Amino acid sequence: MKRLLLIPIALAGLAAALPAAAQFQKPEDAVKYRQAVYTVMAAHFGRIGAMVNGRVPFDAAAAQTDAEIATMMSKLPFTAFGQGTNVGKTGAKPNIWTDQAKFTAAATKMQDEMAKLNAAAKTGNLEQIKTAFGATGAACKACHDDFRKKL
Ligand code: ASC
Repeated sequence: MKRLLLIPIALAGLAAALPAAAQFQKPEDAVKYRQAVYTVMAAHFGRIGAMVNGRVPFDAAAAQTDAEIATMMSKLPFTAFGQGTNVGKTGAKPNIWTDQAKFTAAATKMQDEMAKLNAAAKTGNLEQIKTAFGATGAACKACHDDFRKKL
């Protein structure tokens, strides 16, 4: 019984250790995955933006939920930029794969600012949320400027 239980645990450990590329069946799947994650992240980040900009009334509980989801999403896209995933309909620029240190730094900056936005949302203080929202948006934009094709 105990041994049988260990098998799925061992498999899960193995899956986590596999190269990110191996977690997607096809390169196109990685593209779809990261685009889906950015879509969800932008939707929830945007809802906070609407409150910050006064387009919708501030709702502290909603902002907290949106920030939590956006923070979760912020952690996901970067395993989906493995070698060989610069394929198909992508807004990703090729320098993602040639300037990886800079791309990772930009990604980490966004994640750090998003985590601060999440902490600010938990306070329920709109001024703190506004400040953190601005810093997070700047981190999104900085990465887009360097690594996303112009729309
Ligand atoms: C958003 C969104 C982005 C960022 C970026 C910030 O709401 O969808 O991609 O903010 O525009 O400059």
